[in-house]
Amino acid sequence: MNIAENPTTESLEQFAREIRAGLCQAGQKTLPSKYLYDPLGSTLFEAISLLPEYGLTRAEERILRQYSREIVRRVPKPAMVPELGSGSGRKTRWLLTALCERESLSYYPIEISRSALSSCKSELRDIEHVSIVGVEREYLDGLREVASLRPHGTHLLVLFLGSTIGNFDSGADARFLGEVRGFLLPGDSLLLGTDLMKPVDQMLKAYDDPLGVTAAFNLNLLARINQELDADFNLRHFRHSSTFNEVTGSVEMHIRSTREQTVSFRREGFSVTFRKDETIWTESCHKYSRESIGELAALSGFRTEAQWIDDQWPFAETLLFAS
Ligand code: AVI
Repeated sequence: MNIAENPTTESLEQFAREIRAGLCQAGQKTLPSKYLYDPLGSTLFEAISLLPEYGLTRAEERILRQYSREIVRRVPKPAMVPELGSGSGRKTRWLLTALCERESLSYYPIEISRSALSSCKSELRDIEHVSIVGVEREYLDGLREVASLRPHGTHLLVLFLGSTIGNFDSGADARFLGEVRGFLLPGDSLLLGTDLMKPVDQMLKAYDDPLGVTAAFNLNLLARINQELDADFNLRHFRHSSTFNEVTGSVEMHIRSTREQTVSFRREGFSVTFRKDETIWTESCHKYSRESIGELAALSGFRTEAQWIDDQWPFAETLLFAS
């Protein structure tokens, strides 16, 4: 079953508006990172998660494989489980399997990407006693919807895995978690996956792999814009680049124009000029410390119940309770 957003044209209009706003603003050009995940982008992200340089996904999987039962023991029942950004669903399998050992439950993956939603559903379809209801919405709209379905006395366990919280701009992570908290009741819980700070060299390799998969993932956003907005980005005249911002503690992904050039957006009837070496900032990947996770939780109305850290790749899974 699916809870779907119906008007596809409205999403195309919103896509066009946000792309135009990001490329036409004064100063640093930007594109929203959520648009990296079209069907090809989601597949490329799956490939990134297999790269030896990108240990994040495997670290979280190790934690969930090893500690899901322990996590579940700390969560009151009955529970319903919304997940913000289901991805492929592979990591969630461990948690759902542990949860359904104690009760039947409903799992609500919330995703704007229809293809990610359907691969998540087919990945998890075989788990017994779990009914999967896909929610094709932005995270907060989806969570609002799921929270409104909560039967009296049922506990919400919100999953926000994979360090997607790190893809918010600095400060926006706490605001977002504060909004999540707004849909919860005291005692509800949030399982939050966050990548931890590591040597700069190691972080940069994770976001600029020698095989060029991350570069393809990033540049695919331009290909998507070409296709959906009838634009004429020449992908050979743009390069992927990753830098570490010491001030914000984030790896930043950019797309750099290798020459002066003009790109036309025929569907929308505007054009954008690029200087040589000018960049479009497409994504921030913030790296946390154990202390900063606690601070983030407290700022947004949660308390830390427990935390698990991978011993091969610094990554933290933190169970928070709405206070
Ligand atoms: C989805 N997100 C947590 C990834 C990250 O590491 O921040 C996105 C990503 N971008 C490039 N590689 C991976």
